[in-house]
Formats: sequence, structure tokens, C-alpha cells
Amino acid sequence: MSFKSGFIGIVGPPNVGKSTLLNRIMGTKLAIVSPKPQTTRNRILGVLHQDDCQMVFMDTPGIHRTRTALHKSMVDAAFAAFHEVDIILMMIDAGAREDPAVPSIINGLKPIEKPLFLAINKIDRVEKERILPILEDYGEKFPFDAMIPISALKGHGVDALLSQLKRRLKPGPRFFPSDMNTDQSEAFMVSEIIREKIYQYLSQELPYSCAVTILEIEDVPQKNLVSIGAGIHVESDSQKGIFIGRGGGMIRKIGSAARLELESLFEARVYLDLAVRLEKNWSKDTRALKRLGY
Ligand SMILES: Nc1nc2c(ncn2[C@@H]2O[C@H](COP(=O)(O)OP(=O)(O)OP(=O)(O)O)[C@@H](O)[C@H]2O)c(=O)[nH]1
Ligand SMILES: [Mg+2]
Repeated sequence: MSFKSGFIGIVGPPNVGKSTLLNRIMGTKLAIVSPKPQTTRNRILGVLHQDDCQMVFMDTPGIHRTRTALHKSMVDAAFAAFHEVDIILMMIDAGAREDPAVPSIINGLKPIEKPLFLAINKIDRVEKERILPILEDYGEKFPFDAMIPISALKGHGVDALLSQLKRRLKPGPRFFPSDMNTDQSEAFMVSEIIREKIYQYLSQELPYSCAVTILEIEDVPQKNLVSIGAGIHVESDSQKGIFIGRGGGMIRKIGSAARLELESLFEARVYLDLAVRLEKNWSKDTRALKRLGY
């Protein structure tokens, strides 16, 4: 039997659980997750290795109506994935009302001639009887090759999804060596973990108005220490004040939550220096976006 491989793009509206599914499939945390929408800003690859196949999953930013250059770059990245993968896995949230982005996503699928799957996620949150009408509704909206109810959080249906995806893979090469499970750099993963804690502790528009960059990561093996310097870029003076917090309380909270997770990632002590920097209107300025990694 020949070796099979392929890229599978996970696409959909914000907050439906795309990154949660990537992490569940990979059995490890590659993508940050939050209850707030528009968490993922870049495409993130997860490479699943099996004896007879390699599945390369591509997590993408949630598709939504755009406001700023940042959001446009996120949505462009998601739509570009439609053309770069071999199989598209659209995801929706079974427990939420239909997202306003669904019609434009389905429109985007129409000209694509490749296997198109629908994962109906978060079935742990809905009554069993609610699932059939959703299947019927989406079956009328678009002729998906398969529609699979899952819970990315609890793992229900994920094995069935994987085996259906595997059946549609074509013979192909090993794109990535077997010790590689993502294409993300260490610095990117560190910056994402910091951003996740910002989503956790700050509300309203604040998480959306920041970007995180890594200035240095220095490994000091003789002390079992990793020393990290990072910048949090915000758009206004008042945001800067909130990020720092009274007496530095907020930045300390974000820093110590990030540090805990980084220590388990590096299996070492971590020294984390976070500096909040004012970078006016970065999310609207395409040059600043490039510099900040978008
Ligand atoms: N109950 C339940 N919650 C889920 C499930 N999958 C994801 N969630 C939750 O839904 C929220 C959003 O999950 P994410 O994985 O960040 O969603 P996303 O689609 O990647 O979101 P964006 O990156 O913003 O587009 C988080 O609070 C998850 O814990 C699920 O199967 N069941
Ligand atoms: Mg995500």
C-alpha cells in the first residue's frame, strides 16, 4: 500500500473551536484558545504522523467582517487556505445561532473542487435532537462530502472524523520529518502563549489592540533557565495604562500566568521580562503589521 499524505484546512467563523480541534488531534497544545472570538491571527500547522500517512492540519483565523488591516490580513490568510490545502474542513458551532460569516464561507467553497467536510462542533453543549436539523440545514446549504458531529473539547467524534479524512487522502510524500509536529518557531509559540494570557485577563477591545513580539530568548543550560524578553505593543496611552495596571499588577498577572506555561514548555525555569510599548494605530498600518508578524 502506498503512503498517503495531504493538507487539511480547518476553516470557519471565529470561536467555533478550530484551534481546540487542532490541539485535540495533535494531543498537545499548538494553538492558543480562548472564549473570545478572533483569537487565532496566523495559520498554524500541525503535522500528524502515522505509519501509513501524514496529515498536515492547517488551523486558520476565524472568518468575519473585517474592520482593520489586521483583521483583513487574518481573513485573507483564512481564505487563502482554501486554495492551499487538499481537503477543506469547515467547522461550525452546533450550540450557537448561525454565524453571519457562514454565507460568505459557503460562497468561497463553491468554486473549490476538492473534498469538503463539515464538522459540527460543540455537540456536548446541545441536546441530541438538535443535531439532525443542523445536518439537514447544512446539507441543503451545500453538498458537503461528509458532515460529522464532534466535540473538539471532549474528543467525541474526532476519531471518526480522522478516519474519514484519511480515506480521502491521496498517495503522497512525507512533507515533514517525523520529529516535526509544527512549522511554528519557538519565538512565535512564546508570543502566542503570552497573547493567550492577555485574552484571559483583559476584556473588551484590549486583547484585540495588542501584538506581542519576542526580543530575545536566551537559554542558560547550566542554570536550567530560559530568559525571555517580550514586547506587548498597544495602540494608545490609556491602553498602556490598563495593560500595566495599578502598581504593575496587571502585567505581573499576565507575566506569571505565561511564565508558568512557558516553564512546562521549556522544562526549565523561565525568566520573563514583559515591556508594554506604545505603537499608535499598528493594527491599521500595513507596514507595522508586517513588522509585528501579520
Ligand atoms: N463546550 C465546548 N466548547 C468548545 C468546544 N470546542 C471549543 N470550545 C470552546 O470554544 C471556545 C473557542 O475555541 P477556539 O478553539 O479558540 O475557537 P477558534 O475557532 O479557534 O476561534 P478563533 O481562533 O477566534 O477563530 C473556547 O472557549 C473553547 O474551549 C467543544 O467541543 N465543546
Ligand atoms: Mg483559533
